[in-house]
Amino acid sequence: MRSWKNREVAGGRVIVHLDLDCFYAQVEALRNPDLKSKPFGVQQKSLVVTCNYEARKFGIGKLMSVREAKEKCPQLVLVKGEDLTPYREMSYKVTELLEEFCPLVERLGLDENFLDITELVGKRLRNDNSQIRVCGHVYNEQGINYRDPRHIQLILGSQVAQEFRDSLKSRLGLTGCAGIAPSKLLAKLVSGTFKPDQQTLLLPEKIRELLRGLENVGKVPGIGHRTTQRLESLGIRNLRDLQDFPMDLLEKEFGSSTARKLRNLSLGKDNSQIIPWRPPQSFSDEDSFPKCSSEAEAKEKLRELLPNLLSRISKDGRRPHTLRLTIRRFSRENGNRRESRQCPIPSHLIPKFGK
Ligand code: TTP
Ligand code: MG
Repeated sequence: MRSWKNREVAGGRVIVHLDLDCFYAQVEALRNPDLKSKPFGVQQKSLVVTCNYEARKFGIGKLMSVREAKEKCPQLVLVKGEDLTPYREMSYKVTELLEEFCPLVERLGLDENFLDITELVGKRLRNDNSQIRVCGHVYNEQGINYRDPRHIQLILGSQVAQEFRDSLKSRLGLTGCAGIAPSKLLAKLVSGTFKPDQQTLLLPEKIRELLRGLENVGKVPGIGHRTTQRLESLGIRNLRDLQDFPMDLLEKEFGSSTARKLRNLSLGKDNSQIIPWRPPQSFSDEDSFPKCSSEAEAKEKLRELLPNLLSRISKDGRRPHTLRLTIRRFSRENGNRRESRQCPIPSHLIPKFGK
């Protein structure tokens, strides 16, 4: 641990990526603490969408079929996880808790949040008496240079990330992993290095190593499935290939703007900003309607779906004004075709909604 006085303030950003451990399973264990000591999975249809770390010791992974999971661990307990309401509710509690520390929080899915903590770190830097020590791991055990303002700034970031994780544990009973790095891209890539319930700090000198170590371009946030396929058809499998690929050929395939974006991603250059979370603009629920061929069956199904939707609208407290129904038909020739109809909710019904 070191103290410092009037250090120079470094210019870069400090971003934290937080990913909760086996999220649905943690929520289920909070609802039923008996589950905690047993290997258990959360089931949706015939899949184990996630499982606790006790079950992962048996080799059970996310999205494994129930049959395979039971083969690997016959004593596996299964909990139904088709109703997402408890996960959604906990997810918003997590984001709200993080917002108490810092306004720049961006949600990604239900169990991940990015935070830009540059300001928070800056405030601590100006506090002469602060002590400095790394919390958690440093990627590839890189040595710290206490004279480097950028290192100091990121180390303080690791302290802040630890405080986030401590709060999540003490106030919500949840554990998660954090990555601390100069950008969203790098923070996300580094956060899962040590799991569960751990955190990893990436210092600038190891960025190249982290990126070159990724075995598959598809692991990079921002490179989707189709782009991965196109890159693979050019012989580009990992980031090392992408970094070394001739720029003119990359531009020929993707056009100059996408080619530049891909090259930047391969070098870890990412200036994308945190987009703070806003309350949702709409609430929806859906079902695949496997057996539904008449109007009566459709109405029956809608009746089943509505209570959940209405309860979420009521908890939100705002009054809805529009109702939209979307039907997605699947046909082998045209794939998925969507059709929507919407209408205003009659004014005399609006006061019945919300708080
Ligand atoms: P993840 O963060 O991918 O998984 P996890 O939180 O369960 O486990 P880890 O400790 O490895 O982070 O996804 C978050 C939740 O989203 C997960 O608990 C279950 C759900 N989920 C799906 O519904 N479908 C999917 O394909 C995956 C991967 C997850
Ligand atoms: Mg997770």
